[in-house]
Amino acid sequence: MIEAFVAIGSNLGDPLAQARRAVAALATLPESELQQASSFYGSRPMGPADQPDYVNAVVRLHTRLGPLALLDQLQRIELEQGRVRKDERWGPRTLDLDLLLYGEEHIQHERLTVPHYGMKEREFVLLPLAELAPALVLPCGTPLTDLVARCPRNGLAIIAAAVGE
Ligand code: ROI
Repeated sequence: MIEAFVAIGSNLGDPLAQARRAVAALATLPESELQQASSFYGSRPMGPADQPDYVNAVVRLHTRLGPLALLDQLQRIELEQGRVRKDERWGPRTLDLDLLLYGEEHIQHERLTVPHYGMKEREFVLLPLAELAPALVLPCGTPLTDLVARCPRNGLAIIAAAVGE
């Protein structure tokens, strides 16, 4: 089994409910086991400010799916939860599921870049990830704690306990 981390983000259509549904859907992925989910965090939008605040969380999975098969599953869940892909870059969304880490792998594929390109600067990814894996070292060799220490919190706050707690 490969250990993978997936980020959840939503800012439309009752974002906390969307995020909870996403955790429930991730718990049913084929050939995979949901290990742990972070608390749910409220976060200010990165990108255009004229959109609602986001709810973010991170989950830890063990999976036998390859990275592209896992991506297919994440995109299926996004669509099932009403995701409509718009041309606007960094616009609001009902559900975004990003594959952050897939074991120690570096992946450069037209559909997928792992580690996720923005994760090192995003407080709404780093803090929930650190909740699950405080001792994590990224595949590039950087300890997660270093990234967390230098990342502005930007108003990030826990708004609900993790699923199962
Ligand atoms: N901003 C926040 N706070 N959380 C997100 O999940 C998020 N996702 C995005 C963009 C539009 C970059 N901004 C975000 O895709």
